[in-house]
Amino acid sequence: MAIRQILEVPDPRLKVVSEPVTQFDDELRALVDDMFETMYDAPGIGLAAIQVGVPKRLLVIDLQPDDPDAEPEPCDHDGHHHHHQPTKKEPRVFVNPEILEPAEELATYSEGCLSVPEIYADVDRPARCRVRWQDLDGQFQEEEMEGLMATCIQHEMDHLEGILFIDHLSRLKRQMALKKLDKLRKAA
Ligand code: GNR
Ligand code: NI
Repeated sequence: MAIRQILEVPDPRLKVVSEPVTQFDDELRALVDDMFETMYDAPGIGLAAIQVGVPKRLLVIDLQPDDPDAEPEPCDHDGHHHHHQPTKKEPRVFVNPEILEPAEELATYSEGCLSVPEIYADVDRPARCRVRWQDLDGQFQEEEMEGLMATCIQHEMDHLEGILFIDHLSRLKRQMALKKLDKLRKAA
């Protein structure tokens, strides 16, 4: 297990179209383990393999990335002792995912991306979609996604085509986002 380096714009590897996974072997499992460790460390709710430099059609998602083994933090700011509800991890792996039926209805989320750090912008995407993918054993799965899951998997599947969320913005907004990132980097 290892935390891998996350590629950031303008790394040209973020623009490549990833190749289908054909081998469901231990090497694939090791890559998935590293992707989860990297995503939880970042932290983020999704990660595509190309974001760690591997051009394979593979992504991981966990919309509940909090560690369930973590000590509940006591907090007594108002004199009472509360315990934060620890949320359960929900790691999901999608190999060779495809969107079958995107809804016509759109939903807007303020998206961010570990490859475009600290930049957030509203993106419209189909509010629901039916997704078909393979699991780590190569078995085909199918499910209707909605809400944040639908947004997140579409964001991750864009990475497999070399597309970033800022590519969905107007040219002006994209330039503003990249300028802001430049400024943040120079300040750091
Ligand atoms: O951590 C992430 N948060 C997020 C928020 C709204 C929409 C999409 C995402 S995915 C992002 C992690 C990432 O960059 N995945 O590619
Ligand atoms: Ni991203």
